[in-house]
Amino acid sequence: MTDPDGGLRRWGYGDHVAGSAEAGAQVGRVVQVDRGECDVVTAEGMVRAGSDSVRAQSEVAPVTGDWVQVTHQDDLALIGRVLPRRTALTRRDPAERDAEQVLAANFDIAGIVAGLDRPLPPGRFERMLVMARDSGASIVILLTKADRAADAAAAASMVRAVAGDVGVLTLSVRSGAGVAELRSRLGPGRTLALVGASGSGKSSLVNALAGAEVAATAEVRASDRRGRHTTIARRLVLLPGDGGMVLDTPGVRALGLTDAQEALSRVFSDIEERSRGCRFADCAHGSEPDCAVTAAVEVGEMDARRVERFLALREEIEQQRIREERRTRSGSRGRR
Ligand SMILES: Nc1nc2c(ncn2[C@@H]2O[C@H](COP(=O)(O)OP(=O)(O)OP(=O)(O)O)[C@@H](O)[C@H]2O)c(=O)[nH]1
Ligand SMILES: [Mg+2]
Ligand SMILES: [Zn+2]
Repeated sequence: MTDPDGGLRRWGYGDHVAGSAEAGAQVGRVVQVDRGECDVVTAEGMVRAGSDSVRAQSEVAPVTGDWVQVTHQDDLALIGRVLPRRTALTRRDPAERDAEQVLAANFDIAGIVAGLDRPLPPGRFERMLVMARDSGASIVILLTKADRAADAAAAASMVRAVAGDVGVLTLSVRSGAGVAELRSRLGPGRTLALVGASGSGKSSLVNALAGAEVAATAEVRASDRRGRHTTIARRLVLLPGDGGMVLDTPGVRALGLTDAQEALSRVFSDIEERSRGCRFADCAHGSEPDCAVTAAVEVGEMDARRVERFLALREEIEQQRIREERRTRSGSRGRR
């Protein structure tokens, strides 16, 4: 494998990029996207490249973290092909219900961020866990603001109850707790993508990992601890000392699930396992006879609310699958 520049390796350049790029093409990684233009890091340095206006609607639009081929026309740099994504965080497009929106690409770890200064509804974790599972990356739950928690250990154990085999890390950028541990999971060429509500402390974590104020942060509202949507663009930040990268994202309001049936089964593997004991293979765990899931709830071996949340997410995914199918049949593309 030839690396056009040892420098790109720090940005995660490797076999999968070299192997999927066309021979002789200039490749780069999208660091930020705004208003139809991208900042792309290439072996020749940072390039500002146009994307939207000149590209056909049907082409894959570049997102932060993408590896792309850059072409040049006169003085203009343009995004050519978006190389196949290793991982991608996808949600239902809030503007176009039946379309998918890719939030970030090619990260190794999806970090689900939640602040311990606020209540932690389990349903929100489950939803984010499904999204993160569906991305194909490994996952870590990052509980921030440990210094603000009344009982950080109790909150963490509640989260562990829904996290399954996903690791939970408690951190504070004030005391520095957990930051070194998180840093140790990164390393050269590895990317951590942060997702979570506005005000949960994602950009603060970026700064803590970078050891410098590279991202803007803002106080949450005193009344309800909600964030102010401070970060407006998804951005890939290179950490010092070849320490990998962190992909900061704006806090998202809506996290509609896409066709993520398999990810759902994995996040709710406890329910899936139980359901093997149901009489009917397609049991809806409602009023069916001989339902092993409702039986487990009745004897207190399973949380009724978790089962309800599972059924609601399953229904949401099924509805989305139907909409996507309809859309595909009508000729337009599913992924953008
Ligand atoms: N006490 C304490 N405050 C923190 C910690 N981490 C973040 N904060 C504060 O929480 C507020 C929100 O942090 P941000 O990093 O801006 O949150 P964000 O997730 O990037 O928010 P958006 O960009 O709006 O999505 C800021 O006032 C931070 O100083 C922490 O570990 N302890
Ligand atoms: Mg932010
Ligand atoms: Zn059942």
